[in-house]
Amino acid sequence: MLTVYSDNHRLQNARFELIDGKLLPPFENPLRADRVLAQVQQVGLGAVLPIQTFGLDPILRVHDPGYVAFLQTAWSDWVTAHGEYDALPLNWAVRTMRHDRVPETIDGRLSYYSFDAGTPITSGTWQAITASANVALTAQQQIAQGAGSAFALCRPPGHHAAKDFYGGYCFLNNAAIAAQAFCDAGAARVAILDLDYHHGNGTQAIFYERSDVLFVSLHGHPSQEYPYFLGFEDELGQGAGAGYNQNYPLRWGTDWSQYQTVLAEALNRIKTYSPDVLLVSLGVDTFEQDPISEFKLKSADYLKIGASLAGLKKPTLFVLEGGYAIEQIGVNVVNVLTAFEEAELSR
Ligand code: 6XA
Ligand code: ZN
Repeated sequence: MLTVYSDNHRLQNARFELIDGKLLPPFENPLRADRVLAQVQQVGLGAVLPIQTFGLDPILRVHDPGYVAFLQTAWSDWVTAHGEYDALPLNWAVRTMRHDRVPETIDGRLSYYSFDAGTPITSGTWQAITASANVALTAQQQIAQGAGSAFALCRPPGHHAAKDFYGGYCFLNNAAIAAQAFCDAGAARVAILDLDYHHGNGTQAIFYERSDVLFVSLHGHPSQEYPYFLGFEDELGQGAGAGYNQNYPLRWGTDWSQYQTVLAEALNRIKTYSPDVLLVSLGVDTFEQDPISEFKLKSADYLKIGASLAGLKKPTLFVLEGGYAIEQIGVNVVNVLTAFEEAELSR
C-alpha cells in the first residue's frame, strides 16, 4: 500500500495544550506522525509519496470562504494583538446568544470559528493544515487513478472540523475534502467509516443532508465523551441525507468483544450502500493505553480491523486521525494497513 506524507506536519508544534485544567505538552504533537512513518518504513508497507499541491479550490468545496480566510491570517492577526503565544479562544456563543455576526477582532473571530480551547493556532498552523489536506488529496488522486488502496498520513487530523469551525486538534477536514474530491471526480456513492475514538462531528455535519456520502461512526458515547454534543444514534441524516448517517456510540470500557459486533454491523450498513469507494477516518485512540481515551482495544485487534475492512472489497483510502499512545501508535496504525493488504492479496 502506498503512503502519502509531508514533513510540513512539523509546523504544527504548539507549546502546550489546555487539558484537565492544566497546561500540558500537547498530545497532538509531531512525534505522532514520525512514529507512524517510521513503522510504515520498518514493515516496508510500500512507496512513500510526497504531496502534490491542489490549491484552495478543493478545500473551498467543503469549507466556508470566510473560515478559510480567517485560518490563513489568524496567526499574524493574533501576533499583532498579543505577541507570539499560541492563539486560543476563551468564550463561545451558546444558548440565547447570536451566531449571525462575525466579530471584527481576532479574539472574537477565534471564538466565532471554534468550539474548544484545546486546539492552539501557531506560527506554522496554516502551512501544516494545507499540507495535511494535500496529503489526503494526493492519496485520493492515487486511488482515482487506479490504486486499490492508499494511506494518507495526515497531521494535523481533520474529522472534528466542520464547514466553518475548528476544534479537537482539527482545522481542515482532510477526509471530507478527499470524499468531496471523489464526488467531483464522478463517484456516485462514497462511504466514510470513522473509527477514531471521538465522534467525527465535523464530517457528519458536512454531509448530513446528502445521500452521495454515507457517514458511519463508532465512537465514545457523547454522554460521556468529547465532543459531547453530537454523535448520538438518533442522528440519521436530514432532507436528501435522511438515512445516510449512522452513529454507533459505545460506552467507556468497550473492548474487542463488544467492538467487533458493532463493527460488523457498521460494515453491513456500508455493504448495503454499495459505495464506489471507502474512506476510513483511522484514529487509534481506541487503544487500551491511549492517554486521553477509555476504550480497551489491544494492538492485535487492529489486525482484525484491517482484515474486516478488506472484506468490503472496495478501493479504500485510509486517512489518519487521532491516537496519542506514542510508543504504540505506529504499530497500531500499520497493523490495520498490513492486515488489510494481506487480506486483499490472499483473495
Ligand atoms: C479534548 C479532546 C480532543 C480529542 C481529539 C481527538 N481536548 N479527536 O483525538 O479525534
Ligand atoms: Zn480522537
